[in-house]
Amino acid sequence: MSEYETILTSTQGRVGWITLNRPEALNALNTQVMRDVVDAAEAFDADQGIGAIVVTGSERAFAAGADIKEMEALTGTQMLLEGHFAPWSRFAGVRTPVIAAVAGYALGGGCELAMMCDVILAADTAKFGQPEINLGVIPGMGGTQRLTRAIGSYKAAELILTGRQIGAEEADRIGLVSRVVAAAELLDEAQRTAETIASKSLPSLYAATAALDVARESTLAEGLRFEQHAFAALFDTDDQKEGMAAFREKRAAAFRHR
Ligand code: CO8
Repeated sequence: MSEYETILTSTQGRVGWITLNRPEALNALNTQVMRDVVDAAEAFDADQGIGAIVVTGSERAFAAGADIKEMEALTGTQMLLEGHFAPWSRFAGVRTPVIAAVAGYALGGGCELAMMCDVILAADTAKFGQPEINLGVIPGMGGTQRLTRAIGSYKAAELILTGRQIGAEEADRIGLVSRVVAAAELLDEAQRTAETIASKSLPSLYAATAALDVARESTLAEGLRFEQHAFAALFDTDDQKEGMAAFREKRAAAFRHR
């Protein structure tokens, strides 16, 4: 089905798969990769037959960062005028739950891409880091902000200022990933997790990802207000009536919107 240059896409049941496919550059994120990933994610997001998306790379690299060779000659003026960063915010704004299935390197923009996802499943081979400081720059796809919110200010500062890489076990301990699995199990486990998510009612999944985004982006008071309104709005869905009736009747819910 793939009409993309730098990624492969497929569906397995209600799960949409996006596989980064630039092995010669360890899946470095150039402009074309960004366009392809954002377009594919938005296409899956618009499809009510899809209830979860998995983004993955290869055994060797989820993504080794933004493409340094493409970026090297750019000027700041060009970046600002051409809006180099902008499309990634569309990826982060996808309503459908997105799972990053990470094996090998997730460095720089690769780590930042994983952090734009809702769930991060890491193979025991995964290596995370923000090495931009070694290139004379800083993270530019959300690293200084999302990493700080994910693992706290002092842990993030040490990683961003030293460029140190960490393995899956440390990433798990400090809260950068949802779960670590054996490398050989990563894709199957991602599919299983995605299927579990995709079996739920879409309106409640969309409300949950929106509320989780607000939690990452705002104050507690704003987040609680958003949650209350989103919670109330779900009581106007037929799937809420079905979910609660199924509980009372001791049977599995047959959600309409899934
Ligand atoms: N960009 C371009 N090419 C890359 C990248 C990259 N980020 N990473 C690896 N490659 C290429 C290599 O150049 C090499 O190609 P070639 O064979 O043609 O020389 C090929 O992939 C294989 O890589 P290595 O030979 O280096 O493989 P090793 O196993 O020796 O090393 C590493 C693997 C440690 C991952 C090493 O490749 C490395 O350090 N890569 C760079 C990591 C890095 O610094 N990433 C941060 C990039 S900056 C960034 O992400 C900023 C994000 C914000 C951008 C905002 C958008 C505009």
